[in-house]
Amino acid sequence: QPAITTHHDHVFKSKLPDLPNISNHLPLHTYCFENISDFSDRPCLIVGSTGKTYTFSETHLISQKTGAGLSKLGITKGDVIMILLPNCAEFTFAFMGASMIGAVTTTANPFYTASEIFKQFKASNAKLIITQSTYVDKLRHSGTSSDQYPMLGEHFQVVTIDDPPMNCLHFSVLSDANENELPEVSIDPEDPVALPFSSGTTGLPKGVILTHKSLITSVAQQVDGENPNLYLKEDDVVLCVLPLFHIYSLNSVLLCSLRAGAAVLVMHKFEIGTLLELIQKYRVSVAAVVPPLVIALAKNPMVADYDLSSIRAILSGAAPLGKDLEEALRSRVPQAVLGQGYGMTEAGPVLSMCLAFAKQPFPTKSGSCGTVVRNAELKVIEPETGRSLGYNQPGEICIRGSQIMKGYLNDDEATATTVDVEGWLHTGDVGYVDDDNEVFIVDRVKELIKFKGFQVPPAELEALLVCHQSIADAAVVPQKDDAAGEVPVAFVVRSNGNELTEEAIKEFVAKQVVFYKRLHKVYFVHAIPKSPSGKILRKDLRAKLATPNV
Ligand code: 4UV
Repeated sequence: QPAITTHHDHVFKSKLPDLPNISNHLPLHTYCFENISDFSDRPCLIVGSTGKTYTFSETHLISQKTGAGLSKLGITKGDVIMILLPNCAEFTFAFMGASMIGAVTTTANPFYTASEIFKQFKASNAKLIITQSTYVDKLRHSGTSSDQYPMLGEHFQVVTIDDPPMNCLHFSVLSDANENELPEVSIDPEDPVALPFSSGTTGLPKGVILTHKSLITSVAQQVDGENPNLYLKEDDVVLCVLPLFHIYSLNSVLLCSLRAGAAVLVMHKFEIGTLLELIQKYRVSVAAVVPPLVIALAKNPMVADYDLSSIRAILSGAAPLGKDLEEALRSRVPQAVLGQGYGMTEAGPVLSMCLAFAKQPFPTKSGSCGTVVRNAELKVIEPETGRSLGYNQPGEICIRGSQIMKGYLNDDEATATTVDVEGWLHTGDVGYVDDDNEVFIVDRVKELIKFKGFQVPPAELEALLVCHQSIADAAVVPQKDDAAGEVPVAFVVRSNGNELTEEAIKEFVAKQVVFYKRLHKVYFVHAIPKSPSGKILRKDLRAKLATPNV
């Protein structure tokens, strides 16, 4: 039965009992490594490309050394470092090492363009970047427009995990430091530890402040207790092919595995042949994926040539998973439990998780995103009135609990419109909870576009478009796409004549953004439909796309 609050909200809870206590008074690294004496010599990180394996005690020690090394380079409590890396062991050492000295990690996609990197770098006020030599050139970019980019070496330090280019340091400067020189810092549960960027329900990407307490709570909600919702055990090998710079992989793959004692198979990029090879070789038992990866596993003919019998669970998240696709995958890996998780960076990130992954599993339905995690409350509200809705009635999903973000960095206004005074985080997702307490997402009322699970904030592309001298106005909306789920398309009002072509606009944007933010189509229009207050009527544009002959 749903609990009743003073406002007579319909509140949905997990079918599992709340955990009586969550160790969220600890610093994140202490919590994650809390049980390692039970499995100190077992594999913790397995690097797919080299086969190099780090045990739990080695991972812990190198993280301590890295923390000491960061401190030697002048990083102190509260400072932000940027990790600009594909998945690799050093990612873990840097993230955990930073946590150990009370520093905060902002994670960014290494494929970002120079300007995307610098926007996040500036907004997060990072002091140091850990990256790979191939990306260093992007950091040398000195900027031409109004943005004055800081220069490498002068204003910030760059550490590379491979041969360091000029003015950069090698990662061994960090990882060879003396762990006894790790400074003693006192960490408050409310101190930030991670700063991923997300556009949330509206506008440009913003820093999402995740504290030690939020991340511990989220990990505990997944893997702790008598009957964990996501049961991971010491002999599990968990696939880490989704990028660690995104909160899904960082939390549900890396942090959860560290806590539970499972090995993490680290893959620096997705390539189907290598993926299948590694699953077979290392007997991967748990795979965290996104729908495009499900397509590959369900449809690629190469899959038939490999032994995938070790896989016992496949978790899909970050975008909707169609029922047909789920069925197609089921026929390829019949022994595995398939289910979804539903996350949002701001929510810490997991709101709900399939209960078929529990130690004592529950029956679940295809298409559901799971049940709300333990020690959290979920409600569904009518967007117009804010009234909470009961079973089977779709509305905006809201979540409350210690796992959600502390707020957006330097943006009280955005924080206030996302987390209300009662502590409810409004997701901008439309869904309902069925009679079995399973969550189904049916729509999105926020601006966000998701390309293969990657965030594409329309406001960012609109801001770029209106900077073009021949564009008077523009709006970007999602268009449905079989392979990517959604792709961004633009409606553009030209300012002088009809000379500006679709190709030119696509190219103009493509030069400035990472591949998944590229425009797939441009529609020329005379005006962008707007509300009296000037807000783009995105719904109208989406409807226009749904009708032929736009
Ligand atoms: O902010 P974000 O990019 O965050 C994510 C996080 C996904 C996670 C995290 C941990 C998990 O264990 C897991 O299974 C999934 O994607 O984007 C948030 C938005 O993505 C959509 C929804 O619109 C969110 O507000 N989204 C995320 N998961 C699903 C989804 C899903 N399962 N089905 C449909 N939409």
